[in-house]
Amino acid sequence: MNEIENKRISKFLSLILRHQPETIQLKLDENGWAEVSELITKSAKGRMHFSFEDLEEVVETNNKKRFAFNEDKTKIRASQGHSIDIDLALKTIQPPDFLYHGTAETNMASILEKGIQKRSRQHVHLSADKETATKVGMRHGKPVILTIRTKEMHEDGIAFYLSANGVWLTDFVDAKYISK
Ligand code: HQG
Repeated sequence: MNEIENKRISKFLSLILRHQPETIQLKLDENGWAEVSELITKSAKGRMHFSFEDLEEVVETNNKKRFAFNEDKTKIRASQGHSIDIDLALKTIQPPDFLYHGTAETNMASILEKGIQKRSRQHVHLSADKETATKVGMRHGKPVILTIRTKEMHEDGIAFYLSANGVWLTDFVDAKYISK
């Protein structure tokens, strides 16, 4: 499979497994898992053809490890980034002292007033390093990197989760925990 095809399938999987499984009449279970055989068949009916081996390649080579199989590779899900209501069933975990959030400069005034909201996604996404946060912010415009005092949040009883692909998740970041 060439890189363009790999990316095309990856983008399609993001749409189906995070946002709109109904596009191909696919059902995800409560934890976000799709049956691999059903995904392949229904994708083909939606004119998106790929084999199990193609899927394995996309999962393995994906730059952000966006998708994961279950143990026997009969099921697949997105590791984070959902807008649909599923429960990733992640355990709460103690965050590092600081995490980073990349956003666009144009969002700053609103964030400093209202805090970081999850918007259309299920969680607020935070990064362990500034480089990743910069890339995330650049998707929205001129990037700004916010340093979040996550140790303080944790001490205040706020829950954190770490997705299978290393993205830190929480429900909301109050503006008082943001250091610019
Ligand atoms: C902003 C990508 C104004 C927030 C990335 C962000 C990530 C506010 C935008 C993942 C706000 C939401 C998620 C407020 C939040 N006022 N703006 N009060 N509160 N915002 O795309 O974090 O490539 O839903 O700062 O790598 O950018 O898809 O979230 O700019 O991990 O795998 O509202 O998506 O991963 O944008 O990105 P998003 P995000 P993938």
